[in-house]
Amino acid sequence: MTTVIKNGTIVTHDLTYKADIRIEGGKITEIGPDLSGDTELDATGAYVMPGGIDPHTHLEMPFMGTYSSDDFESGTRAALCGGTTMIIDFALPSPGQGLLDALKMWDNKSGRAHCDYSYHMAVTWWSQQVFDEMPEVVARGIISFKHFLAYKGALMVNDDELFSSFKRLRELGAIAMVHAENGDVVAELSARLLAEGNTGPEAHAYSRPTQVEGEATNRAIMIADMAGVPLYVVHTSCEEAHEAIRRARQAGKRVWGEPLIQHLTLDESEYFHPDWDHAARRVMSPPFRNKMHQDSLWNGLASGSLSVVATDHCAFSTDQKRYGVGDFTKIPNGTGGLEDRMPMLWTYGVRTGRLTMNEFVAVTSTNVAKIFGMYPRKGAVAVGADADLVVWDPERSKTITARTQQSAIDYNVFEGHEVTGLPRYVLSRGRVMVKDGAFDGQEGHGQFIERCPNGPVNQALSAWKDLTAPRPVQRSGIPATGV
Ligand code: DUC
Ligand code: ZN
Ligand code: ZN
Ligand code: ZN
Repeated sequence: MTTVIKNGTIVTHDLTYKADIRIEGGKITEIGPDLSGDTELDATGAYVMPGGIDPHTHLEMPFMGTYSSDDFESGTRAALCGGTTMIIDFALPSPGQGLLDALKMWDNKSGRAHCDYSYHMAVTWWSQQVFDEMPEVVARGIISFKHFLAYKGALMVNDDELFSSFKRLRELGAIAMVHAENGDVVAELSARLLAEGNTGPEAHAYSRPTQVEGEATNRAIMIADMAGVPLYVVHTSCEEAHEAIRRARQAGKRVWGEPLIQHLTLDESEYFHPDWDHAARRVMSPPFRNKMHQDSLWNGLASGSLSVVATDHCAFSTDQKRYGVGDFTKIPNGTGGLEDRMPMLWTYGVRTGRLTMNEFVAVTSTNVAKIFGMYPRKGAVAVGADADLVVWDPERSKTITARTQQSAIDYNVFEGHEVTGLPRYVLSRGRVMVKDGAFDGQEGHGQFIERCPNGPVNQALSAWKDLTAPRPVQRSGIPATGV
C-alpha cells in the first residue's frame, strides 16, 4: 500500500520546492518528480508541509475545581482538522501526588487520541519522591518538566524548589519549562481588587500586569542559568518577558519563548466587552495584552528571538466559566485554539507578510520537534520521517464559528474571524485523517512518542555551567590569629 502526494509545493523550515512524496508503512520513503502509488492525493495549487505540532495543551485536566472540557478524543480531532498532527500535553500531578502516578492517569486518558502525542511532566511540589521518580519519567521518553511560578497555594513552586528541580533536570539532560508569573504578587493584587469590589472578569487582567510576567521570566532565566539547564518559557505574552528572553539568548543562554496564537491576535479590549460571558470566556493566564505587546511578539517570531507558536488549549464551557460570577479568581483560566492555531497564524502572519511560509513551518512544527527531542522523526519532510503531513490550500477559507468547530465547548474565542489558508488533506503516519477538509479520523490511532534526553539543545550554554560542581576549599575553620 503506497500513498503519493502529487503536484504540490513542499514547504519546510528552510526550503520551498516542487516534488511528489511517496509514503509507505507510515513513513516518507521517496521525494521526487512524477511518483505514483496505489492512492494518489492531489496537491495541485497547495503547499505540503510538516504537520503542526502543538507543544502546549491541557486535555481533560483537573483544574480550578473542574476539568477542562476537551479530552484526547475531541482535542486531537480539533487538532487534525486545523492541520496539527501532534500535541504535547501536560501530565499534572496534584501537589503530594507522585509523578509516576500522574503518568498513569494520563496514559488512561490518551488512548483515545486520533493523532500522536507526548507529555511534559509538571513539577507542582518538591520532595525526595519527586527527585527519585524523575529518572524514570525521563526513561519513559518524557524529557521536559514544567514549573508554575503562579497559582499560589495550588500548583506554585517556590524558588528553592525551582532551583532544586532545575539542578536535577540538568543531571538528567532534560529541559526545564516555566509558567512565568509572580504568584505572590498576583495573589496580593487579586485580594485587593476583590476587597475594592472589583469582581468582574476585567479584574483578572488588572491582577496580572506585564510586570509580574517580566519579573518571573527574568527570575526563571537566572535560576536556570545558575543550575545550568536550558529553559523553555511557555505562553510569553508581553515585551518585558520577551526582552528577558532576547537578552538571555543574546548572552548565549539556551532559552526559548513561546507566544500563543491568542496573544498574537486578540487583545485586552476583550475583557471590557459589556457581556460578562464574552469577557469571562477569554480569561486565561497570562491575560490578553495591548497592541504594543502583540507587535513585540510578532517581531520576535520574525527575528528568531521567539521560537514557537502554541495554544495552551484549555477549554471551559460557559457554564464552567460562570463558577466565577461575583469573584473573578474563580473563573477557570483557559481558552481553546487547537483547531484555529494554523489557519489564524497563516492568515495574520503569512498573508500579511509578517512571516514567510518557511518561518510558519518553523514556529508551528520544526522548532518544536527540535527543542523537544523528536526531530527529524517529526517536524520534517524527509525520507525516513513519519508521514505527518498537511496539504495546505492557501485559497480555502472559512469564518471561524463555534457552530462548526470540533471542540466540545459552546463558543470560540476567534468567533467571526475570517481565515484563508486551511488543510485540504491531513495525514497522521500516512493515514488520511482529513479529506477535502472533512474529518475522517480514527479514535485510538494516535501513539505515544518517546523523546530523547541529552540532545544537543539540552545543554545549557551558560557561563555558570560549573556552579553546581564542587568548589575547591580555599580555607576552613578557625580565623587566623596573630596577624
Ligand atoms: N493558564 C491558563 O489560562 N490555563 C491553564 C493553565 C494556565 O497556565
Ligand atoms: Zn501556564
Ligand atoms: Zn471579541
Ligand atoms: Zn498551560
